[in-house]
Amino acid sequence: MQVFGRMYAASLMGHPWAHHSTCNNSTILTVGGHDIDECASNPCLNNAVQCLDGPNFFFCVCAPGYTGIRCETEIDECASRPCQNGATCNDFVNMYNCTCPPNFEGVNCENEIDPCLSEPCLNNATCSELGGDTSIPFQCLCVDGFAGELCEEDIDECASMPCQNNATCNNLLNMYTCDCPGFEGVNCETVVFLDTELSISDRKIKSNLHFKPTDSHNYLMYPSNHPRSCTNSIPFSQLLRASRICSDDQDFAKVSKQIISFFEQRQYPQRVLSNALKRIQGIDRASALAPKTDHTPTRRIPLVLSFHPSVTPIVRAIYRNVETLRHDPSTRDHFFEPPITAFRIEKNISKHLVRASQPQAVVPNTPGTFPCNRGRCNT
Ligand SMILES: [Ca+2]
Ligand SMILES: [Ca+2]
Repeated sequence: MQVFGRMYAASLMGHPWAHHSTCNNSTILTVGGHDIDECASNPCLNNAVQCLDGPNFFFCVCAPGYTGIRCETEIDECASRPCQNGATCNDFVNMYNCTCPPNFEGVNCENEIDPCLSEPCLNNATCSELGGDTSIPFQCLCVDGFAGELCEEDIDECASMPCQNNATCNNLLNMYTCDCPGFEGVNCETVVFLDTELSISDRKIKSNLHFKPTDSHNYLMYPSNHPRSCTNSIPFSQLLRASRICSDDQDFAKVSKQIISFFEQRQYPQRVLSNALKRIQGIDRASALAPKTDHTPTRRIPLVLSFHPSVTPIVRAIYRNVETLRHDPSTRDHFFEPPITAFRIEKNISKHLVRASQPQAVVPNTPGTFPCNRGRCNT
């Protein structure tokens, strides 16, 4: 028993009680010359594995997770800070665990998770990883029309109530439409009458030129055989119409570009179009809208000619020699001013032809050229 006690005493050098028991013999307690059993009072705590009795001392073999002479201290396994990356350490008996931030995993939260791997962003959004220990370790970049942390929310484009005149708004993907019988425009803000759109702007009625969706803008082709004065005047007259209708300068600028593009498609030269635009820009809208005051009866006599391309030199010759005509005794009564030239279409054989009441049958899918059997053929 003493040998056993000495053995433990020797192995416990540095143990305060052991030191105390071996160096100060005056405190050794004996009963009848025998060593007292210090373990008899159950000094070891927390379910210690064993109490070892020695000469005037005892030694506790602690249960895992405890320390101290009487195993009274629960070891703090978090003291060494085993959890990484900002994780929270939770101390238990003989163990610990780590509560990881959302973007880490592993016993000690040592492994970073790719937060985009699980495709958390919705509706075709792009997921991008955020560094650090943020509460949400990724960011969703939404496509247009979606919002929310995960882009889960379809933005309500009708929320701002864009449709006017009691129109019904339809919330669609990244857009809206307005249902409005009787009104036109994206927001049902306009009323259309013939070629004019009316809307309210700054508490005033605004007018703008309206192109019907069915408009083909098939103006007379510039290379046609009509007199140049005729073709040249068409762009001017169309731009004049626009300048009268458009109450807003910006609207006119936009509409005039459209009109010019229509004429470009009909092969009108840039020179003619820019001249027409220049002339219009020299006329302010008030003048364009003013009623024509030139109602004085003219003394010019109409010179009516049957139209033919070869006739135009005659007209030019008359204008060139108008001074001679004005002074010649035989013509001066008629040509005191240059005449007004007009053209008429001569009667031709088509006026006298009668269409057959029974259209000739056309065999479908037969190659060749056939009459269309309509009044106005698309040639
Ligand atoms: Ca512990
Ligand atoms: Ca929407």
